[in-house]
Amino acid sequence: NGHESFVLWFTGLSGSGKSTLANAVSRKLFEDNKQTYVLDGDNVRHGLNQDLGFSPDARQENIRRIGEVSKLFVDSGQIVSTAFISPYKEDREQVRSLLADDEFIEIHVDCSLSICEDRDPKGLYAKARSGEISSFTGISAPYEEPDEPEVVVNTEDQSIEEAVHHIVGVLQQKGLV
Ligand code: GGZ
Repeated sequence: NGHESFVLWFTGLSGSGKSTLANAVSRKLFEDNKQTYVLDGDNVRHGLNQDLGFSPDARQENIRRIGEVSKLFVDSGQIVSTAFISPYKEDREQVRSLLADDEFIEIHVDCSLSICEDRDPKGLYAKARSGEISSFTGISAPYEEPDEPEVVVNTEDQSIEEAVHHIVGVLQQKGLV
């Protein structure tokens, strides 16, 4: 009944809803007695990766370390949900290559830049527009959309509940849960 340990890799712009969704999916799976853990900026960029900034090389190293840590969690039997922009295709594919075929589920949290910018929960887009923050994803740094993610959710059209339901449905279809 399912493999029980794999990575749900949420990727998308700042403000797209990655962390909210990762936490909501994780909570839902936990309620179904799964072993789950969430990696996001709060517990990784402020700790393990506090030496890293937002240059392309630093982002690559950020994602590389998160990939390695995710693999350790998978080895320990967890369903790990990660919520990082992870803007580069190559870096995401590098993480995919660390894991077995059915252990890496890429979830594109799709949301237009204009809506993310309207949400601007931390005021970072405004600072990026004014130049106070440089190399900001979507404004002054790239975001490379996934070509063939296992799942796409769109947080402009779907509520969080709908997106969670869709993601869990795909996991059930794949026989993962
Ligand atoms: C993008 C930045 C930047 C720059 C600070 N570009 O909305 P947030 O605040 O909470 O999420 C963003 C977070 C991105 O960190 P990640 O580790 O997910 O990025 S990456 O995968 O690209 O390595 C944002 C904040 O950090 N932030 N400066 N210049 N986001």
